[in-house]
Amino acid sequence: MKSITLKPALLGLIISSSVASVAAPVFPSPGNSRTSSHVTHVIEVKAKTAAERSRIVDLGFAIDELRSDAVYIFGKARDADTLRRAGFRATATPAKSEWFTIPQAVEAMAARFTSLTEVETQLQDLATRFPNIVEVQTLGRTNENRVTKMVRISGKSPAQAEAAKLPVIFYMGCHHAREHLSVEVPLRFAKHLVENYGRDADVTRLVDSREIYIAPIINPDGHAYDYTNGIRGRMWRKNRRRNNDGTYGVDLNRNYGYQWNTGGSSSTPSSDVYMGTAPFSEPESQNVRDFVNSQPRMTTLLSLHTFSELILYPWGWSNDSIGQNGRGNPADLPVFEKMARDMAQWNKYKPQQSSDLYIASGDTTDWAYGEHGIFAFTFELSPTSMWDGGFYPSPARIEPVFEANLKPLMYLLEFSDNPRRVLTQRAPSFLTSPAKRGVAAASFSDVQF
Ligand code: 0X9
Ligand code: ZN
Repeated sequence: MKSITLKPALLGLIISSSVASVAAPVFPSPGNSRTSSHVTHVIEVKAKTAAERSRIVDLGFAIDELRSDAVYIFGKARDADTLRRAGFRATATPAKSEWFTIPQAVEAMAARFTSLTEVETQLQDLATRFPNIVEVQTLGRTNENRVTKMVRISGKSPAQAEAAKLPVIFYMGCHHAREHLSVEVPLRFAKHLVENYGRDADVTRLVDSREIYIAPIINPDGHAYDYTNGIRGRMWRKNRRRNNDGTYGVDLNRNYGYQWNTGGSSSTPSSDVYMGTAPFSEPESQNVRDFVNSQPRMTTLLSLHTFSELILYPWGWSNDSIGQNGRGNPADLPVFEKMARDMAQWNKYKPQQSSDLYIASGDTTDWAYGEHGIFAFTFELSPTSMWDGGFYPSPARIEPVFEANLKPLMYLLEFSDNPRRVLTQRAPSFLTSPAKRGVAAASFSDVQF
């Protein structure tokens, strides 16, 4: 979803270089399977306004890409008929096999997308190497009875953190199965914090004065299903709930219990934006709910998604701004706006209210803010287009996307003690100065955004 012009030359380069490195992908044959061949076409739908986009989501479609005059949806040819019947101009084109390709490493390439088992091993490895500041914790179980893992990173023990009332911050990836970069960024961020502890003054200061929780994969069943052999993705979005009608999956980002089922989600189980049978019907969203509920000191939360390069803040369920009609604190709106704008300076993403994209109810950040007043953001990471890698960009993109988001993630950590101080206090120089990573100064500078 994003209004951005294509750069065909660059895209061609990226796609051809990455696809050339793997065995020719087998494109799923169109058929009746409700799982791996649920995507056979890309549907272009003419739509210019947020209201039109919201109507499209209301019809049960997940908007996968947005431009100024049209949106693009991964689906089936018949979806174009549905949209035309609803009054839209819609065209279906067969999907390209490279859109399903996870362009993994050949031997010479260092980077590759990480499997679920590898993520778990790497989290455990961090805890083994740095037991004084890292602990692997269980967030809960999933539909398929997997155990969702996260790390707690802090220089203080839980008892010390409680006594000192340390602020809590929560970073999450992979609510949506196919959004693999949203796993890689928090995973690398965890490593960055841990490996720079005791070396970098600001990392050390923040790890010592915060409780940091990082869960790279909130939807492990979906991730494992989508990753398959690590080379061809299934373009899977939802979790792996077996629905009553035999279809699979609930959209976890429509299942949270704040203003659930008030628009931009579907009650049809086969829909990609299926809200589930009830608010928090899913163990995966319950896991997040129960953990957040158990952390009264949590001030800040980031839910990572792909793709489109956006920084989103509540509300998503309504066009109202924070504070309008008695929902939320009006004083929080300038805080959200300032934080989103500040972070956008580094990753160059577009900061906006979620509903400016389209209205969707039951997402993570509306619940976290609406229920607990947590400063909760959604990032839609790179790229900006399905013609530039979409959900399966080249692994060569992982490191640059992490680097582009490191300062935004550190900024959230910095201000998690009291996000409201962004309105009166400058960001410290390790964020604002071009100093090399790992050599940041602890002092505050005069540099102002
Ligand atoms: O639709 C979503 O769940 C998110 N986009 S994604 O492409 N990753 O699926 C955006 C959620 C933003 N929230 C609202 N618009 N409510
Ligand atoms: Zn997503």
